[in-house]
Amino acid sequence: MAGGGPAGPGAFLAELWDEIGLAADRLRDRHLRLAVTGLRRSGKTIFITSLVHHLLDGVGLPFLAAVHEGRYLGARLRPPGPGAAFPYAEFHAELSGDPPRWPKATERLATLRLELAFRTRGMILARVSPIQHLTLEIIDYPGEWLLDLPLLERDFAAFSGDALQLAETPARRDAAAPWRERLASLDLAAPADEATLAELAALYTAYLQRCHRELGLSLVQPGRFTNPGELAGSPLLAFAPLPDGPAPPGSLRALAAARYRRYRDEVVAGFYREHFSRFDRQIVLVDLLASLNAGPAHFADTEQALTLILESFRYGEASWLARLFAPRIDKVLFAASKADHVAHSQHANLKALLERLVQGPARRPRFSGIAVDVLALAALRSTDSVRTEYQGQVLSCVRGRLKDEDRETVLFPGEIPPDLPEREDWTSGRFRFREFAPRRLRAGSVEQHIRLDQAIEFLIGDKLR
Ligand SMILES: Nc1nc2c(ncn2[C@@H]2O[C@H](COP(=O)(O)OP(=O)(O)OP(=O)(O)O)[C@@H](O)[C@H]2O)c(=O)[nH]1
Ligand SMILES: [Mg+2]
Repeated sequence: MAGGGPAGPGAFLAELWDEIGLAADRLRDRHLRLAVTGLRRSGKTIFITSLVHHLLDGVGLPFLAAVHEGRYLGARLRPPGPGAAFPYAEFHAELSGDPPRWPKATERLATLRLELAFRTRGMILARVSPIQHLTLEIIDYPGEWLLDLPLLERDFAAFSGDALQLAETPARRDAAAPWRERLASLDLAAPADEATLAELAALYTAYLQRCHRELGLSLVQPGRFTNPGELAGSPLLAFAPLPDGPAPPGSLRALAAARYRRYRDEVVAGFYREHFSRFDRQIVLVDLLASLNAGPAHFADTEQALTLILESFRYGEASWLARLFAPRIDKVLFAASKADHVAHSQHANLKALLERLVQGPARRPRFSGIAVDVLALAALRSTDSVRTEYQGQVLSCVRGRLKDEDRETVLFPGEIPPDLPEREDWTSGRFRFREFAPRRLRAGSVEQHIRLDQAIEFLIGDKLR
């Protein structure tokens, strides 16, 4: 079963029971599913972990109205229902250890449920039931899988056409060469040979992996090829895009197309149906600094990937009755993550640049009349902004421990352009944003994030009234 859930009649009953409970909660508008969306390494797992830490702690969230108004009472983790639970305790232990460590990249899907308690502001409700609860449900998954969602609307020819076209672009051409050469040597209409298809799939996977690891590109499809999770070694992944042409039964083309359809209809559709079709709110995390570091091709790639992803979500307001059966996302927040990699003085530009980048992708949700906002945040702040004087100039710098160095450093990470970078920006080598080691996560401590509370207020504040 796609998406990592257990199978069998027992599991089905558990799932059904779980759904009935959720539907009842939804009727009372007390259950909210938050989509934490983002390409790989964009900061999803850290965002979720820090959000839970801060909501459990109840400290350091002045911009959350319920906290500010003294109505927030606290939170507790709840069993997440069928499927794996988000390993909050493990991640929290890593981040609060000595020395603290960033958790590793996500390889499997996991669900989290957090129940929040608050005093209602409603006058009538306050008399009947002053203490209210809201259950927040979030899933964490490898960012690579997100890029599979657009495949739901593409047949094998369209998927292949896109993949082959992308492989022609200057940034990817060299990486694609071994796979393309083997492809050119084959007769695709000839009777299929499993071993040949498997070999082609392996070469295509190696190309995607190079795109990820060496070129730092995001748009890599299908996502399970580079991060297979429970499908590692499965024949479901033994296919590759092929140029269009005759596909007589039993040919390599016919076999690959059939495999693709199974992948799309079982793996991707299952992931979508079970997890992605039912969200109420969405945050889209974007690591703009990594994109700036990696150059114009990477930047364009990020924009294209975001546009593709947002096509897969359903936006628009719905009445509470309609929401019960077909929930719709009614608020989307675009957030530039890891804002602590640059000084405070750069945050306005970071936000402006993200606004510019998501102008296209945000059009769809905006057109549906839903609330869209943009901000720059750091879920887990690992630096301080400091000003230093250098050759008579005041520079806004950051002080922190670099990821692979065991010492505190003050550095000038460069400036962020408020608009899409110009040609000379890319060639001047001005983007050198560095990664930092985490600061130890502590209970009761303020200032461990940047604007995480504003993000939470936008996403769920109205449900805590
Ligand atoms: N300084 C800083 N670094 C961050 C922050 N959030 C994430 N990072 C860095 O970004 C890396 C990736 O963050 P994750 O949260 O694991 O990213 P992800 O989106 O879950 O990635 P996948 O699981 O691969 O999809 C971390 O290991 C950190 O190095 C932040 O708020 N501040
Ligand atoms: Mg992750």
